[in-house]
Amino acid sequence: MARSTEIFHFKILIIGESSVGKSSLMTRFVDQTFQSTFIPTVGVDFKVRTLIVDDYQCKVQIWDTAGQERFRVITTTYYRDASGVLIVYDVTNGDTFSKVRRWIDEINKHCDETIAKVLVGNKDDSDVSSNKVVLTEDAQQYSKHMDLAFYETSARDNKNVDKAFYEVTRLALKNRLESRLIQNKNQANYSSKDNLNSKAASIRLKKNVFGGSGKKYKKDKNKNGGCCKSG
Ligand SMILES: Nc1nc2c(ncn2[C@@H]2O[C@H](COP(=O)(O)OP(=O)(O)OP(=O)(O)O)[C@@H](O)[C@H]2O)c(=O)[nH]1
Ligand SMILES: [Mg+2]
Repeated sequence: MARSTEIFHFKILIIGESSVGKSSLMTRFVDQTFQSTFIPTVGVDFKVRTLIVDDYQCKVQIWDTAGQERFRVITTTYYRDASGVLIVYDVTNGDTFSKVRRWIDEINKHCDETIAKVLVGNKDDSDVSSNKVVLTEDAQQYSKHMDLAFYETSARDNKNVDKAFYEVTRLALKNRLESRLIQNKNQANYSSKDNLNSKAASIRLKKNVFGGSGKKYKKDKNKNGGCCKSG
């Protein structure tokens, strides 16, 4: 059961080097399918899925882009208004892990610093063992150092795919609710100040009414210890 009828909208990006499995993760998560043939993404693609996270309805727009430089159209538009990002590498390809830092720099350059970030080591298949070159411990250590949530996934075996997407959405939702709370508090402060101002206005108004007669004004002024002096 959802906590409220409100639907929270999030734009979640998937970034990383070519062939790490970005499109496969998106397709696995949204369509529950997997394709073993490699069709590089050209430009940008996106899919939508609605999730219930902590009893809140979240409509997640997942944006997938080309890892290959020549097909890349990553511009400011791609990053604009993003609430979360999955930074993907391939556990069987060390080079894709060493490029993670570059992708994080891109995010820092284009996105709000509060953007939810999850590091994903994909292709961690059940039979990966001898092919695995990026060790879990190394990636874990790195994610701690960079303050990122971390999952090892397999789009092929459907391992941890939901977990990674749910986690990035949960973090994005947490940010959204927190900033809303701060906004509400500021608004409450502002309107209580507004109340004070309108009281002051009505005090001023009274003072003006009484101030019409110099005599009465003087009397009140003395009574209030001159508090109405500046009005
Ligand atoms: N064994 C294995 N192969 C995978 C997995 N995920 C993706 N692949 C394969 O890796 C290849 C590349 O996957 P894509 O999802 O197209 O990679 P991509 O990151 O979107 O690549 P670009 O679009 O070029 O950036 C494909 O042949 C997939 O079938 C996985 O978890 N395990
Ligand atoms: Mg792709």
